This record gives sequence, C-alpha cells and structure tokens, in this order.
Amino acid sequence: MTPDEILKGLYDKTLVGNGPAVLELTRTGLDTGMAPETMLFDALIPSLEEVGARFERGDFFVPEMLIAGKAMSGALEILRPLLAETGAHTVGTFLMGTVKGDVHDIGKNLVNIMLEGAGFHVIDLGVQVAPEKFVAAIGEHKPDIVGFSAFLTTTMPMFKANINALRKAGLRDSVVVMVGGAPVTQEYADAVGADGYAPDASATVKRAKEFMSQRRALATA
Ligand code: B1M
Repeated sequence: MTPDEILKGLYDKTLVGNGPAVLELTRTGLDTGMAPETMLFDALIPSLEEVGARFERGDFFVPEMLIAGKAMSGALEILRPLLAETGAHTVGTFLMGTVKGDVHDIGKNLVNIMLEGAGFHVIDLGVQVAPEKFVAAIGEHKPDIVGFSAFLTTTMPMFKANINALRKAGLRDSVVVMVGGAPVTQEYADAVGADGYAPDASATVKRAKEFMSQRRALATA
C-alpha cells in the first residue's frame, strides 16, 4: 500500500467507524515507517472533524459519532507509546480530567499523551469529573498544573464551578489552572479566571512548560 492509500484508508474507515480496519491500517502504516504524527494529523483527526461536520448537518447521528470515536481511540492506543516516547518524568505533575456532564475524552487523551511525551507525570481522572473529585485529587497528588477539558458549550461553565471549588478548598493559589477543548477560547478562559488556555495538544505542552519555568523561577527567587 502507498502512504496515500494508507492515509485515505484511515480517513475513510474512521469516518464509517470501522474499528478493525483502522487498527489494521494503523499497524500497516507503522510497518511501512509512517510517522505516528502523520497518521494522527493527516488522517485520524481530520476524519473526526468531518464526523462532527456531518453531525452538525444532520447527516450523522450519535451512534455514527460514537463508532467513529471508538475507531479513533483504538488507533490512539497503538500510537500512544510511540507518541509518548520519553525518559524519566521530571518536568512536573499534570492532573487532568474532562468536566462533569461531559463524556468526550479523545482530545483529553491526546493532550495527556503529548504531555507524557514531554516528560510530565500525568494523572488522568477520566471523564465526568465533579469539582469535589478535582479538589480531592489536588489535595492527594499536589500537582503543579490542573487541566480541565470541556467539549460542549453546555459543560464549559464547569470551569468556573471547578475554580470556585478550588478557591473554597483553599487550593486555588497552589496550582496552575489550564483549560481547553473544542469550543473553548482564550477569552472564555480569561473570563472564568483560568491561568492558561491552549487550542490543541502541542500548544498545551508548550504552555505547560512555560508555567513550569515560571514556577521554578518563583521557587528559587
Ligand atoms: Co460529541 N460533540 N456529543 N460525541 N463529538 C462534538 C464535541 C460536537 C462539536 C459535534 C458537532 O456538533 N459538530 C458537539 C458539541 C457542540 C458544542 O457544544 N459546541 C457534540 C455534541 C453536541 C454531542 C452530544 C450532545 C450529542 C447528543 O447526544 N445529541 C453528546 C454529548 C455527550 C456528553 O458529553 N454529555 C455527544 C457525544 C459524543 C460521543 C460519545 C458519541 C463521541 C465521544 C467519544 C469520546 O470522546 N470517547 C462524540 C464525538 C466523537 C464528537 C466529535 C465528532 C469528535 C470529538 C473528538 O474526539 N475530536 C466532535 C466534533 C469535533 O470535535 N469536530 C463532537 C478530536 C480531538 C482530537 O479533538 O476533542 O477538539 P478535540 O481535542 C483537542 C482540543 O480541544 C484540545 O486538544 C485536543 C487535541 O488536539 N484540548 C485541550 C482538549 N482538551 C484540552 C485541555 C487543555 C488544552 C487543550 O488544557 C487543560
């Protein structure tokens, strides 16, 4: 198979939610020396974007979106160790979760993989994470950064609820708060009082590293 055929196959099979074919093509891609990032950014993510566009137009419904998401998640599991190839975890601890009411996790998982690849120790609380759970986990793990993901306009207000819960627990100043997810913007992040926002996984890594440098500079000042 040519690289173009593999990428087209990954795009098409993700679109129709054919998980086994996506796994097979992902393995074929790796066997032929294709970079994991190429499969991710040139086929898998664009395919899910098309799934979203079809859902918006009413051509796809939740079941189609679900099987496409599952197909993508399967590929991500194969690519995970390659995307996250790293040495010791030394950069900092990042606590991550999708907010309460929201079950989307592919984007969050991708951010986690990239953070791990950059040397962060990532603690993933999963999806539908309630404010109390974030508070308890911050108390337990003492992360440098906590990340809230939200993928629906209806769940974005949970950022504010989470930040209020941190404040109430006396933890707000001990941790950097980052937010992200498809509908989130810098303006929204500023409005809810987050410290940082990033539009995608690699920008999250860049921003998180900047925060760690600032924290180190403060600690040694
Ligand atoms: Co949903 N869904 N979905 N869905 N879904 C979206 C998000 C939607 C945009 C589709 C659309 O209409 N175009 C739309 C939201 C509209 C809105 O509110 N603005 C939508 C809807 C409406 C819904 C339901 C309400 C549908 C319904 O039931 N009627 C429902 C809600 C369920 C719930 O959560 N309560 C629902 C359900 C689902 C499925 C379960 C079927 C499935 C989720 C599977 C899963 O995640 N395990 C699903 C899917 C697959 C999608 C789309 C098609 C794909 C999402 C995805 O994985 N994208 C999505 C359409 C789309 O995004 N174009 C859609 C790929 C991923 C790599 O990108 O998620 O943006 P993304 O993540 C990026 C960035 O956002 C960023 O980095 C990531 C990697 O680069 N990022 C961060 C993420 N977290 C970050 C944190 C950070 C920083 C950056 O700092 C902490």
